[in-house]
Amino acid sequence: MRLIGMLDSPYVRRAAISLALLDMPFRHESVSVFSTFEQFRAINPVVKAPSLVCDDGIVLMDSSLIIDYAEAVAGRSLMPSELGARQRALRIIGLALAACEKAVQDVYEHNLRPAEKQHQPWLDRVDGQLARAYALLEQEIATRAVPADASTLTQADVTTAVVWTFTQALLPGKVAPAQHPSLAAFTAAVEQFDVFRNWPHA
Ligand SMILES: N[C@@H](CCC(=O)N[C@@H](CS)C(=O)NCC(=O)O)C(=O)O
Repeated sequence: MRLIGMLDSPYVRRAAISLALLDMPFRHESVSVFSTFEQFRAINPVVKAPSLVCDDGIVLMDSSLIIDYAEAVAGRSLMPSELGARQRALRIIGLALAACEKAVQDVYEHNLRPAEKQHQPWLDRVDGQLARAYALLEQEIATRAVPADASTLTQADVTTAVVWTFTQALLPGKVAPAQHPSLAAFTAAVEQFDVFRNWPHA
């Protein structure tokens, strides 16, 4: 399998860390959807990162779908099986992916669109959604124990830490760590695990 995309993408990074936690053999190729658009297009004409080139040549895209496939191949899951714990994990992942989407939209608005074409009401809406997703995620993580080691990491843990690290790196000052102490501490601890260090942001 080949995982295509840059690790500064939170979607690529959550896929890479998940594949590693599932002990899936894969090769990572740092191809950018921006600086190496044509190279990416030759692999996946839709140019979405991450893309996964499966062993039979089929190309999958979207991090959650790639993880779903990897779990089916691996025969195990990073999701809890007990219903209550699974519901909680889905709630956390949903909040983290919403925060991620809004952070990416903010970055694209500022970095890809010329300043004179930016629409402040849209930016305000995106930033409000980002703030509310993080406020709710902070409440969830405040009651969650930091995993003792990487073997007990769930998809909720992986996605939360990856998205927080991405947001702090790309939008410094936008989501204050002081107002999200649980998220900041949780991520600092999880980022120390080997699997996170082996697949670092950027
Ligand atoms: N929901 C998708 C989002 C993936 C996504 O938007 N990736 C970005 C890179 S961070 C991308 O491909 N951007 C190029 C584009 O959308 O044209 C996932 O989970 O993989």
